[in-house]
Amino acid sequence: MRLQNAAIQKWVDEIQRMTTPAKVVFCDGSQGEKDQLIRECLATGELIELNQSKLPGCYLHRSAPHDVARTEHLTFVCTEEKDDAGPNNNWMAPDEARRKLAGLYKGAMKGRTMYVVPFLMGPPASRFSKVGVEITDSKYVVLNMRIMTRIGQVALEHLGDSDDFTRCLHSLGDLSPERRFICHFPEANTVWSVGSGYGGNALLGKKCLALRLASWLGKKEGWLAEHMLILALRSPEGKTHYVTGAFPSACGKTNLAMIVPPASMPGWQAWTVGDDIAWLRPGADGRLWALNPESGFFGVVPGTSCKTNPNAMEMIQKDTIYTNVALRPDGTPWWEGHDDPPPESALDWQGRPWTPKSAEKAAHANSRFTTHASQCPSISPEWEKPEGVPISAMLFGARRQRTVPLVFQSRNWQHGVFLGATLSSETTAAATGKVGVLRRDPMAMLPFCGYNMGDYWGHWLKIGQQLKSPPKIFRVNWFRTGDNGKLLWPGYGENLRVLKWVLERSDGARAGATDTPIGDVPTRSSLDLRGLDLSDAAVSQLLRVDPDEWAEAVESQETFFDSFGSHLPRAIRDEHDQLARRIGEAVSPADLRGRDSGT
Ligand code: GTP
Ligand code: SPV
Ligand code: MN
Repeated sequence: MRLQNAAIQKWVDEIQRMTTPAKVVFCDGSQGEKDQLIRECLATGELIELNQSKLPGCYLHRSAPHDVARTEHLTFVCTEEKDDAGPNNNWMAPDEARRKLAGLYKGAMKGRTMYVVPFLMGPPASRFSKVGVEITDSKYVVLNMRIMTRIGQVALEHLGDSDDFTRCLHSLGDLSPERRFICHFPEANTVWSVGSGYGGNALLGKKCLALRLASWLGKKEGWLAEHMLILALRSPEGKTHYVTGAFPSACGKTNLAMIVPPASMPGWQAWTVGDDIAWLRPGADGRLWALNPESGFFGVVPGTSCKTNPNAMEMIQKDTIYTNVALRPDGTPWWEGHDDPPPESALDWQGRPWTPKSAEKAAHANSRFTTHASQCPSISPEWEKPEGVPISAMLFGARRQRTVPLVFQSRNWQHGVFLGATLSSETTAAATGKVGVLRRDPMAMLPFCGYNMGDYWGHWLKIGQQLKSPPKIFRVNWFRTGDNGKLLWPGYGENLRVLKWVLERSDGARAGATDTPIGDVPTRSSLDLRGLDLSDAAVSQLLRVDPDEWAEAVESQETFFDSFGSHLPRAIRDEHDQLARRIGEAVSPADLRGRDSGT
């Protein structure tokens, strides 16, 4: 392929001079190019061939042991003004970042091949799609990019003669966290990443372009880039609704996006439009429209089985890259939560001998599959519609063992934005650091919002004002536990019961609800629990709103909001004050009673 775009060529020359590769390859996205890359990866050990008769086109990649997840503390937003990045981002001055990283890039590709990968985020026919070019010295990154994005000619055609593309520079460096940086320059529409080969750190179209830079652009241009799945649902009455859901990393987006209606809910149908990222715009009709900019799934492997996610299991039987799973003697992968019992012997994710007696897990907790969207049995026929799909309801969900009910509804858009802004979740293995620690994660975007989050909430409020028929906003929580520490809710396919209530509420409040201090919680009879073996006590616990627990939550919200200073919108502060008042009123009668009886 001859590169036509002068701006790309100029930038490639510049990077070539800095990184001094042995060879430059312009990727065209062809089958021949893929075959060649795979052959080379098999020769170097970057890929291991899996059992081709059972899993045609499937390969295993083992990453460096210290390069298995996003590293948020090494991720920076480099705006001219520190305040523009906000307290939600690590900040470095652009000049300093360029100087520091140029030092690491200098000669970094010596003796290696530099790949130039033009890619398109969004469908080819959409005026909302964005072009990026990733320069990388990782073949694994190229192979993943060709699944996750539309690479080669299609991107160049979309770009034409324009120089309006995101410059994404990536080098593996020496893979040491000591010399790892993921820097975003929103003002220059540029990403510089060095020192990691892992997903979100290295596939720069995903979190770096489609969320951090896109959120910045969306603020300027009047749209939203969100960490959301997009799901189409058809009710037995034949009505189709589209729902988005923001959940923090490894908290259930892929699974909800591929939901299979339970047998006890006949007539329901579900289709996947997207599983990780949604670009949202107000349409001329006053509704909010959602588009999936990606073309594949980079999904969490552990916990994936025919019981939990049959659609995913089916799609990963061919043409899939597995990263950091265990390998069985017959050349098939295995992981914790697989349908098959633990193998008597295997190689763990680092290639070390493993048996069920081993102290460590066989697969890494953040092991992943990369698979093209077209392989998903539940993929929606509308997943590449240029204008996206119109949204009826939005969910904000997280991992919360305590306090947060199974589902509740906001009173209106502003209150819904507040529910998103107060989202918090127990941390997962998708990012390095401790797992299971409760942290604030507004809109599931704490690691991905490319600018000051106070301004971001303001932008959400502004978008709402442009919507004649805004989606209804809900909070959900599949992860509440009972006194025995076990999950109260079966989750997965059974989550459709919650979605049914959500759609009935969105569609003219047809399902019953109790007005509580935090929002509208389902009445027990309004939830369709037929065919589900759930005790009355469990249902009560799932729906319980405990004012004392909420009083604690409100306090920690206040400290968090204060950190945004003058960037915190008045309306969010008002919602907070009103919640504090309602919770206060709900707590005090019990307190007074307590005091009365004590005297
Ligand atoms: P990212 O790709 O990191 O953004 O994650 P995600 O939000 O797409 O999470 P995913 O659906 O991959 O789920 C992560 C983990 O949570 C997997 O181990 C799932 O099996 C588990 N999980 C997903 N949905 C449910 C649920 O409804 N209940 C329970 N108990 N676990 C779930
Ligand atoms: C996440 O961490 O939210 C992911 C995986 O979806 S990554 O591509 O690494 O961001
Ligand atoms: Mn994600």
